[in-house]
Amino acid sequence: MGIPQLRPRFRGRLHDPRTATVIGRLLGLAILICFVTGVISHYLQEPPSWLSAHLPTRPSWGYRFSQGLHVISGIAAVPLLLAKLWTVYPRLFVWPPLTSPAHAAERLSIAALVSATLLELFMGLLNTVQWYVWPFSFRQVHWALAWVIVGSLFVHLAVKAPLIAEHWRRPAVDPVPLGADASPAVSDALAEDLDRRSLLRGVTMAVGAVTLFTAGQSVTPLADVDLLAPRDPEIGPQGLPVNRTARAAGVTADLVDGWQLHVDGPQAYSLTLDELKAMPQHRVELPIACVEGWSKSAHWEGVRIKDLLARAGLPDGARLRVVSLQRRGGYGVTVMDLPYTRDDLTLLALRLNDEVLAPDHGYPARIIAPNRPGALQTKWVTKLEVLA
Ligand SMILES: Nc1nc2c(c(=O)[nH]1)N[C@H]1C(S)=C(S)[C@@H](COP(=O)(O)O)O[C@H]1N2
Ligand SMILES: [Mo]
Repeated sequence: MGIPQLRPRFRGRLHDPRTATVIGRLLGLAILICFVTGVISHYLQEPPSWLSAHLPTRPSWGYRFSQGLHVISGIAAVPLLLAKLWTVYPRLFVWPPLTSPAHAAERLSIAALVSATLLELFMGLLNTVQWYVWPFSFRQVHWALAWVIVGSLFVHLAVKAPLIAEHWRRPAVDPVPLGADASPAVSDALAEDLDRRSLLRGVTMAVGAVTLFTAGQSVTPLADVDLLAPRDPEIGPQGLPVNRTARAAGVTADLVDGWQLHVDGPQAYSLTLDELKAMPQHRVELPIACVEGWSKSAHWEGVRIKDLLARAGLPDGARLRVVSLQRRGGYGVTVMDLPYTRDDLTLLALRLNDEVLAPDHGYPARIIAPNRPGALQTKWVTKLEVLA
């Protein structure tokens, strides 16, 4: 049996269940927040049919909040995951590797949990810097991995429940009176407790730092210390960032010159920009909140979608396909479900922060709706088609 002797020896402290439990709790919380907000984001972007007629449009800043939290908790999970892996990695070398079918199932679930979580966080981080290098659909894989993580986490927690329960509370260490002779066991326990506290302090500082220095991309009061986040929500024409420029989308001056708005319905019609400007204009304050984590509130002015639909003979709103002038890339065609089309705050906006929309913000007209992922706030809108 030469192999066991090749295994590393772990003499350091803190590769213990108490440390694993303390860090695991924080990591579990971050993963839970990430999962719940991820489900919200997924359902708002691609609602299942049972939900589409009931999507909530309030609070209007809801998606900004939940997606901000998604990216914040995902970023915080990175140092927590690294600390957790460091704490438990000696367990990977336990010999013999498999003792029973139950043990095999447990190790398999841990392999799935660790690899899926590493990949998920890595993909998410690259997404926040707009680096879509994957040969597959980011969203579908991110979504599938989330369920692998939740499923294997469930198995992991069930298996470890007794150990977690045992180490949930801090072990009682008798204080050693000054000058008294402490038994080796007591001073060992005391030293371990101190070591653990320094480790946790380090992990807390790392989590605090990555959170503080990136949260400003969605949390306005922290904008000044937004040192590490890829986006400064202040930078861009009219004080708002741009993901896809008019040029990148293939929206040329020619296309814009001949622009008209076409609205479907029992009394379908088309309008020029001047005719659209002659309709009642409304002003709303709503955020753009991108899945990538940045968000920014702005003032928008334009015509209510519900007024446009009423004019087409659809006073109760309709499920819409919103079509833009865009020639290249995604998000040129989006679906808008009934609740948004009936909402007073949903506009076909012509103005942003008291100016005519910049070309990169969707001139001549863009969608802005409450509690909606930024990706669906379609720019360069030219047509509203009614879906069955
Ligand atoms: N036609 C069109 N509309 C679009 C996009 C796009 O690529 N094409 N990008 C969307 C995305 S992902 C976001 S977050 C918002 C805000 O992006 P912007 O800053 O590029 O306007 O616009 C949305 N509207
Ligand atoms: Mo976005």
